Amino acid sequence: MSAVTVGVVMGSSSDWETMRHAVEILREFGVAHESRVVSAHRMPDDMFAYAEAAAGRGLKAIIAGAGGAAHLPGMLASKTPVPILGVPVASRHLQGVDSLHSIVQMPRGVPVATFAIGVAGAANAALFAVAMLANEDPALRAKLDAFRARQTEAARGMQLPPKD
Ligand code: RP5
Repeated sequence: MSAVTVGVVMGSSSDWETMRHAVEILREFGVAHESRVVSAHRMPDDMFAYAEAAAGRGLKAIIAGAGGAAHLPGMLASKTPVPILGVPVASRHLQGVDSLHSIVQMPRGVPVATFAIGVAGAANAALFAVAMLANEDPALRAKLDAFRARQTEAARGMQLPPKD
C-alpha cells in the first residue's frame, strides 16, 4: 500500500455529503489518501496534532472542509507548511457564504487556497491536489490529461434542449 499523500479532513460527519466528492476524485485518480473528522472547535488539540504531524507523515496537501464558523482550514494552515485547500461547506442558515468568508479571508502570510462552496469546491480541491502531485508524477499527469479530454468531449457532445 502506498503512503498517504493527501489528507481530507472535515469539521463534522455532517460535512461528508459534500466532502465525499473530494474523496471520490482522489479514488478515481488512485491517489493515496485518508479521510477524518478533525473539528477545530470540538477537538482543537487533535487538530493541532494532525497539523503538526502532517509534513513528517509525508502529506503533500490537506483538503479541509468546514461549515459556519469554518476555522479548520485556517488553523491547520497556521500549524503546518503543507498546502491547505479549503472547502466551504454549505451551512443550514447562511448557505455557506459564512463558511466561504471564514475560509477565504486569511491574514497575509498564512495562505489557504479557497474553493467554491459545496460539491464543486470539494471536487475541484481534489482535482487541484491531483494537479499539484502531477507536477512530479508523469503517470498522474497523463490521467489528468485524459480526465480533461473526456470532459471536453462531453461538453462538445451536449445537446440543446438537454435530454433527460
Ligand atoms: C462545523 O460545524 C462543521 O464543519 C459543520 O459544517 C458544522 C456543523 O456541524 P454539526 O453540528 O453538523 O456537527 O464545525
